[in-house]
Amino acid sequence: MERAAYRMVDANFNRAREAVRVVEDFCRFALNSASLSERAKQIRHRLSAAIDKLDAGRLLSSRDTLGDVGVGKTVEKQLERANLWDCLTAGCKRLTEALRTLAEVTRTEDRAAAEAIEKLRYDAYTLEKDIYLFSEPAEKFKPVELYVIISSSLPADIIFLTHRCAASGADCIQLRAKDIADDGLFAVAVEFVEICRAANILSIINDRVDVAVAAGADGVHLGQNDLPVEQARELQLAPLIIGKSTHSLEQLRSACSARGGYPTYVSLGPVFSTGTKPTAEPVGLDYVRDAIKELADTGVASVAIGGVTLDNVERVMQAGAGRIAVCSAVTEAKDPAAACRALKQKITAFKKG
Ligand code: TZP
Ligand code: MG
Repeated sequence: MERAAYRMVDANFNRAREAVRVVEDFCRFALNSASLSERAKQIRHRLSAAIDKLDAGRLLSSRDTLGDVGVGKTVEKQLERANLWDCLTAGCKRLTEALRTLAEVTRTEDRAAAEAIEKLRYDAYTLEKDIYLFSEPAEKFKPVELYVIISSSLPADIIFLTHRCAASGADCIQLRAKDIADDGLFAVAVEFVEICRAANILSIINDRVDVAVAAGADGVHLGQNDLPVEQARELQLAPLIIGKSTHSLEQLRSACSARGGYPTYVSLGPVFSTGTKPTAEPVGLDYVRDAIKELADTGVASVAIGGVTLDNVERVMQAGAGRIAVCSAVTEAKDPAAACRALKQKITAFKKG
């Protein structure tokens, strides 16, 4: 390979390694996602292994930073970073650009290295996609404290309660309508989503990813016997919040192990016995404690659910829950708006310390 080619490989190897570090650190420190940061790390290692096959001495001796006509020629926009997302975007773009140059230039000398680098470029594109599909919904869901489930198949009740809760402190509302025909469900879901959007809170549809997507909801909640998370992700038209019910550590581990199939959040429960799910065995506060420990390096959020009321919500939070989901405590209250406000106030006060 001629000297100029070695110089290009050296510069782009450094560029790609630095860029993938930015991506890796974003996954590690901003997303707390061990699996995504591990994938970035793997790209970094595989890149080094591919470049290791070239002559290290020639690579280094071709370096001429002082004589580089491109040094200092940065365009204004290149340095603009408003937030960590901008850093991630810049890192992803820089990585695939550098990999492209590396693949082109090494092809003349070492076909196998070029092919390995080309494969890395495709993996980098997939990683970028997976980071966005996971992290955008995760960021949207992060601020949720009070999550209200409206479990009814009566459209008028659903709309009435959605208005009340949206105006009274719910950060996220789930529409859980098990016995309603698809046309009716879609119509009420559209109205439900509009009310939530106008109040600037999140809308989630229980069970049905098709209805969630068609109605433009922020997310879908899937139970153990619903469509797997990975397949639900395939159906999204835009990044979708995907929740998954878990009732045991085994289910939790399985929910957080499928590559590309991570849920945005998991529900933990039922913490206490509940009339809303009378046959479900309560899992207690120990499960909340253990699950939260288990989730620490996954970037997956959690919501404690099941039999939570104004009287026991503090105990649930003491066990480590940062988000609380309630159904009957709000929807069966004489004054659902007041119940919502009281719960929200207790949660906020607990968090303040
Ligand atoms: N999943 C686990 S418990 C539960 C669901 C949907 C019901 C929660 O309702 P409630 O009335 O707040 O106990
Ligand atoms: Mg379900």
